[in-house]
Amino acid sequence: MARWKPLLHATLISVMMMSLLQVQLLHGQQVAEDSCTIQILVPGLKGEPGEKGQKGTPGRPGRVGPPGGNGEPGLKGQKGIMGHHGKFGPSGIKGVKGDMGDPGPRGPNGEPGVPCECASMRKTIGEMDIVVAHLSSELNFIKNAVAGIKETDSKVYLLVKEEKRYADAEAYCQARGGHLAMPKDDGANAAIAGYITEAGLSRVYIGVHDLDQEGLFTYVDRSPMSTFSRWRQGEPNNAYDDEDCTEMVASGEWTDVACHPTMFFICEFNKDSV
Ligand SMILES: [Ca+2]
Ligand SMILES: [Ca+2]
Repeated sequence: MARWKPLLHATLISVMMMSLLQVQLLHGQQVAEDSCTIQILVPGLKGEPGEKGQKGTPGRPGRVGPPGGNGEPGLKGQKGIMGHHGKFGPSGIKGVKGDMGDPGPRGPNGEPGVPCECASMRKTIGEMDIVVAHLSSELNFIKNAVAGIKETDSKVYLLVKEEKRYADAEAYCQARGGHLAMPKDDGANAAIAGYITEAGLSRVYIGVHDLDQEGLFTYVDRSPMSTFSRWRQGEPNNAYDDEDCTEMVASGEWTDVACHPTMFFICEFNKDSV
């Protein structure tokens, strides 16, 4: 309100001067005219410029302007720290097998071993092997026996179809409680001969030899050959000075032969001991 005072003051002055001027005009003109119907208004003189007003209150914020253009690229930032491990990827395809590497250097010698504690077991195993071999031999013996034996009133004969030297053949028979066949009469000799013939053989060892004294034949159990023999004509002849054992041929005749060739043989067993 204070700043309007000067203006109001000037206006009041103007009104007062206009009133004075109207009174002078009324007195100067025809008094007969009606002063109420004719009014002449004359503008007053232009006043002096007022003082500069004070600064106004801040205006309201303007509207948001349009987006500005892209700025210039900034400087490159510093390298960041390493990120976390990523997830495991899928397994790859199996590769081709590589070449074999060079052999490595020879390693150091090992510690000396302890004395073998299985010696007794080895011995047992070895003994078992012997037993198995013996049983296998027994089985063959039984098979042969089942296949057919010959017998007389007092003897049982067994043809062994295993080629052995004379001494080994006798050992074989002794191991089973007998001897190589010792025919001491026609009946026994005929039984043995028939055995050879039926087997389709030509000769076998029998238990007759002159190993102890050349030319003096005895049975293999050292019993004397006193009343019976079946030497083929011209035998025994000790050919090549090397015939101390005896074979029987299919006819039943005997021949002195060397002891080292291997051939089949016939064992005999006493019935009362079988
Ligand atoms: Ca002889
Ligand atoms: Ca001879």
